[in-house]
Amino acid sequence: MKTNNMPNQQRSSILIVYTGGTIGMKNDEATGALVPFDFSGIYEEFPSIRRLHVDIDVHTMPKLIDSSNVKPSDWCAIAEVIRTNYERYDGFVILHGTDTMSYTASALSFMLENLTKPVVFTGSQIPIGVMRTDGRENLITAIEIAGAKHPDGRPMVPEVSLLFHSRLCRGNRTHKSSAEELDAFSSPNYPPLAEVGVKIAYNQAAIAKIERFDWELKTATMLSEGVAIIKLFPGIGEYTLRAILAVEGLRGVVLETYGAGNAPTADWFLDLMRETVERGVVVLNVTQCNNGSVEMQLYETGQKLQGVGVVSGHDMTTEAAITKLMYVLGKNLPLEESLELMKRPLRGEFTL
Ligand code: ASN
Repeated sequence: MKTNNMPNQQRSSILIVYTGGTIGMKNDEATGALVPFDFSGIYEEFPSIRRLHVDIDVHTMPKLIDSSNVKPSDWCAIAEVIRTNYERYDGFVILHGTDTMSYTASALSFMLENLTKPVVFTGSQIPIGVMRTDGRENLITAIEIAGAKHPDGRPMVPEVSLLFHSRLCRGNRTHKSSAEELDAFSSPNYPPLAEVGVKIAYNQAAIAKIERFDWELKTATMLSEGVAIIKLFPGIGEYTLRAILAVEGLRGVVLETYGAGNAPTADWFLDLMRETVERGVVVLNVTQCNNGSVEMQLYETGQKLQGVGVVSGHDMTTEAAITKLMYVLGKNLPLEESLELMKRPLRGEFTL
């Protein structure tokens, strides 16, 4: 079959980076057990991919993992694969388990500095080797998006994104919102970068604008340890909270507060927060709500938190907040400079 029969479509080269997860699972013909699928046989398994005007290579990570086992060192390994192959490919598709895909996509969005090419994360809820899989559509659509270009050759989506079901979203705005539905990811505070229907409708206004395409990609692989997520709940005890915040080496905390960034006004709580901030720990306030933004000026309960030096996380997801803390604190800058980076969006991770 002729594969490049549409003259107005430019051919792209894509590197698929396979890290594991359900998308890579297939039934072993002999035993029936789920075993990892060999994506290097992608053309034989999905012949229709030949019609996408893309040349595909596959990089399989040395150890395929369920994404619940992912660690920052795995993020560094993915970043390294992208960096070493950056000049050779027009775009990258990262096949990843869904459980922590939003964390990895958020982390990579910060770690890949000066990114000017598409990095599209995807996965599936049903193994690719199962008849009713959602992985086949997700994979093919992710490949198409990673290879999509404007008529002048610029990439259509030059940022870290996440494609799932019928939406492409900014990676660091996503959250796995369903353990069962095929439409498993949401982007609560930012519109989709593209909607996938009969056509792929790109939302140009939402896609990152790249000022310079001659920038060299840099990978920030120093990620800070000593970070924690604390979710408030009515009845959270002083001793418990004090014990968590007293942990040795603590450098940053994502505090999941109520509503628009509100927290108890009890003296013990505010004193503890003040002490923590004065110790040089960055405390970032994000909301427990499914959507909306922290606005600490709105209520006295938020104002008091602001008063003790807690920083607004605006409408960031918890996934973006914790990975941004790891990235920013990993730079080992003076505290004021770290705070300055936390207070402004670096990769469109929050709305000001
Ligand atoms: N446990 C799997 C993972 O995250 C879930 C999936 O991919 N659907 O690796």
